[in-house]
Amino acid sequence: MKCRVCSHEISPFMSYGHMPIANGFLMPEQFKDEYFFELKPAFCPECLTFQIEEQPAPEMMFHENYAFFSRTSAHMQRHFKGYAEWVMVNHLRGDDAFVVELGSNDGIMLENFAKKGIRHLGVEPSANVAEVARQHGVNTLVRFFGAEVGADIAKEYGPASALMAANVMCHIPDMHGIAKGADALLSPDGVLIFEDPYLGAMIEKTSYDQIYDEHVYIFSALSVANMFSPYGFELIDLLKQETHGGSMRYVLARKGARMVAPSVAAILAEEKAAGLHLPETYEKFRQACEASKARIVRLLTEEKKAGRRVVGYGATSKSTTILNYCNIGPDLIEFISDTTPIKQGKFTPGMHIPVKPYTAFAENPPQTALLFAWNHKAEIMEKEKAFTTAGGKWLTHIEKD
Ligand code: DWN
Ligand code: ZN
Repeated sequence: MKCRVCSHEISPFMSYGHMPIANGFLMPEQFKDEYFFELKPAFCPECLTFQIEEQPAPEMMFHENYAFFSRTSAHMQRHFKGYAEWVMVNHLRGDDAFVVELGSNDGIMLENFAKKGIRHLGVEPSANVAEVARQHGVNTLVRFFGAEVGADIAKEYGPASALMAANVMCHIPDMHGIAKGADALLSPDGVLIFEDPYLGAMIEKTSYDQIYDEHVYIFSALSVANMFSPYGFELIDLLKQETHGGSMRYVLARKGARMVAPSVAAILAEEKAAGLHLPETYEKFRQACEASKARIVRLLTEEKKAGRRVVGYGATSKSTTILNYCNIGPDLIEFISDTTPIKQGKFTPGMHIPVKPYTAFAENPPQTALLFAWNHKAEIMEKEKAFTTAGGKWLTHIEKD
């Protein structure tokens, strides 16, 4: 295959096998038509981008039935308020700021700008989540962002002070289109700010469940710097985030337009020390994934043999990779409880484990809960004190956390 960023010839370093659409929760009558593709990650030694070889068409993943709403987590609501305030304080200059967010989902971040009367626009391809954003007073355009849309927005609203995204960039295969769109849209001292699950954290924790159809890339600072440099952008700041099991916030500006913070050199050096630029790191990661798979299958089999009921907690997109790669089905996990109404009453993609409302967990607690929403651990542990004190056991596929 050719690297999606630099066209260098690369090849996958492993396969997670056949995978369904990660957010494709479905009903039994749909099982026979379920779509599968092979999930194979690859690393480009030239531009240092971690990516998946094949990604299903965007229309198969993001549509009017998209099952993920950012508002489901109270902690994430606080995170986005903090993100928005940080942008306002550190990056908006002048009093006619205009901010644009890509993949603005249900408006969880932009509503903070809307409430302050700051000019804003969300660009969100999933019509159902965009509708929720509008209900929260967030101006939203239902489109996929790219070079043309960036230019269209600039024409209609004028140049943007900030173009932001959270957990969105890693979903977009055409980063050249994003860079061109940012170039067309941003003012001369405008900033491009985005955060996504961080490659450094994924390698450290073997949290391979970050890899699924929607996540075509797992970025590092090294790869982001290489990706945007040809379009005249440079990293001016880097901030590690706790969210989604370890994320990075990347801040870019036109070369020379803004001061470069010391974090940039520090994190680039840290990534080199961790070997994120070396192919052998990914060979070790492959071995770590295989060991993780063997461990979780062993733990679940032991629970079953001991006659202990196991229920999954949080029907995350990430869990699709774990369940299908490890071949874990309803024989090992009775059901998965989830607070998202659109997932409830359906079955998980590929392995077809029933998804039930949270009440099913609370009313008939199992002996063991497999925490698929491990990235929301603090919030969930707080909520589930009663389960834990009553002797309920928690498992995750993450050993270091
Ligand atoms: O990048 C992406 C991230 C931001 O969100 C998308 N590709 C899709 C999605 O990924 P995910 O589904 O892995 O995200 P979460 O936030 O880990 O999903 C949490 C799931 O767990 C939701 O379905 C809600 C559910 N949940 C729950 O049942 N009880 C969550 C919490 C906090 C809870 O207490
Ligand atoms: Zn490349």
